[in-house]
Amino acid sequence: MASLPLDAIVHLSDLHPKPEGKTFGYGTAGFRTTGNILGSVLFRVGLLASLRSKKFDGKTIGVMVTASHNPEGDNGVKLVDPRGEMLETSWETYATSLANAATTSKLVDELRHIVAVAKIDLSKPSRVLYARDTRPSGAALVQCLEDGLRAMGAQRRNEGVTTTPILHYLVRCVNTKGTRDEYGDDNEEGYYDKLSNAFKKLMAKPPPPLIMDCANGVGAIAAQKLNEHIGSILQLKLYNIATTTSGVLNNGCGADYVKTTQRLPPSLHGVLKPGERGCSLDGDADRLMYFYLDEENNFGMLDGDKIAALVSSFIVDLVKNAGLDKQIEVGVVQTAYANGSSTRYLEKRVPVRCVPTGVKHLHHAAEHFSIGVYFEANGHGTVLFSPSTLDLLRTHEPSTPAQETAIKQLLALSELINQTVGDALSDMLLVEVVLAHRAFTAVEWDSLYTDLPNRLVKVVVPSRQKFITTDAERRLVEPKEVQARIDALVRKYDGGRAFVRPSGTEDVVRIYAEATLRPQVDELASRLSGVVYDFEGDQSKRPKE
Ligand code: G16
Repeated sequence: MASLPLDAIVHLSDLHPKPEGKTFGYGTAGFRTTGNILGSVLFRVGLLASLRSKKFDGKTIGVMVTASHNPEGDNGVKLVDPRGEMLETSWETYATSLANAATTSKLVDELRHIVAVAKIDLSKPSRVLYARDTRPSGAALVQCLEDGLRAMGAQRRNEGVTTTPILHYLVRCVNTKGTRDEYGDDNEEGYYDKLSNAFKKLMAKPPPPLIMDCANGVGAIAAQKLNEHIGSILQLKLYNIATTTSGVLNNGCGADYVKTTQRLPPSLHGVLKPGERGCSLDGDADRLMYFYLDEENNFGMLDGDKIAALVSSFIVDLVKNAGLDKQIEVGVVQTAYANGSSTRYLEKRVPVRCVPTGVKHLHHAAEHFSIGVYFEANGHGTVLFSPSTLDLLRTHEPSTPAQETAIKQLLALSELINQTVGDALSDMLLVEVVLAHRAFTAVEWDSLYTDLPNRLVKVVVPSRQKFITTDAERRLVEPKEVQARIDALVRKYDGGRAFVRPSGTEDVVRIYAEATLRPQVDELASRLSGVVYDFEGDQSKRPKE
């Protein structure tokens, strides 16, 4: 019977002690906090990733070192399961208990516990593939991770600096190589080839160039490479590409900036001209926001909800054109942040489900449909084709040329769209395909429905754990008095809807509000912030009245 390599674990663990008094939580997208206190977490994630791989008989597990949309000083880490999906939630508990073991001897106890409870055969091999984004703290954190992998004797594959979706793609490719589910070549070139080949099949003529805000993150590097593959059809004009300049990542730019401020990044003023469309990625290129200036120079934002509306209606039409609408059910998954107008628009066309925030929740819900479209309003999402749908599309005999074309297009979409996780670059190509097929301008896309005025704000709190939600995060169970005050306030506003939930990636509580009129929603959001500040806010950060 193989046992844990305790000498190596103890020796290397002592080099990465846990910071005293700090509790780590595996949140919406893994561990996330200031980059300089994460060393012990990375070491322990290395141990856990190795165990997870052994659990799957040596299949490759992914580890991504990123804090995505967070400020540059933050960092984080998340594990990726063999099919390229987020770590199974039951293992998040193990991740948390390892990260919080106060000493090396407690860490060893926790490891033994996991091995016993999860029934891990330690004689199996372990293989881990990892990468990081461009954050300054990333390189040192990768070394901590490597110590964890070394301690367990795992086979390591370092993919260097790349986007989160590419890391997910690679994990799936490695694990499906040589099987009938082979996903693609397990290298970055394979990723660009797969996307660009599908894009070329779907695009008839070149659209106008697209302005892309790369958030000064790793997406800039990937978008440059993608440009080399698709430039003959779609030219990407890249901005905010300063990946080595200190302090600029996600700062005044990027998808989160656009979504929360509902404004054009200042660096694009004078760049984006009336009548043009542009888009923003986030710091690790897994979120996408589109925007435009109309002929009167008004800014219009096209968020994840608008992407879901555009894409799902296109896919529904293709399925009908293929003559397969009886066999293939297209559905959409959203979260509480979805604009009420988007939900009403979608519900008239497809089944819609609402789940808690976090790609891990949306992804699993989307798998219940034949073709599941999921997008968070913040621009994080993808479209999943179930295995049986892919089989049907590959084997169905079309009765007309129109059906044959629709089937080919659906199959090309399944290649174009990253099947493992939300992917800003893949989603951008998808949007461009639909706009081209529909012959839509950004203004026409935006007019599919009119957003209810909405506001998303965050309040810094010392202890976000005090906020506990229910009903897909639409209501607070605790603190009860806060929910009672939300209810009382919302009743006062025409078309009012609001909720408060703790972030799983930042030390803040998020407040979402919508109402029929813009001034009202601003007032509602500000009064709700006051409620949270009264209860638990960091008073030093309270905005001046
Ligand atoms: C991550 C998750 C998203 C989530 C976002 C914000 O995005 O992957 O699903 O919407 O965090 O989560 P929260 O409101 O809990 O902070 P990213 O782009 O930062 O990885």
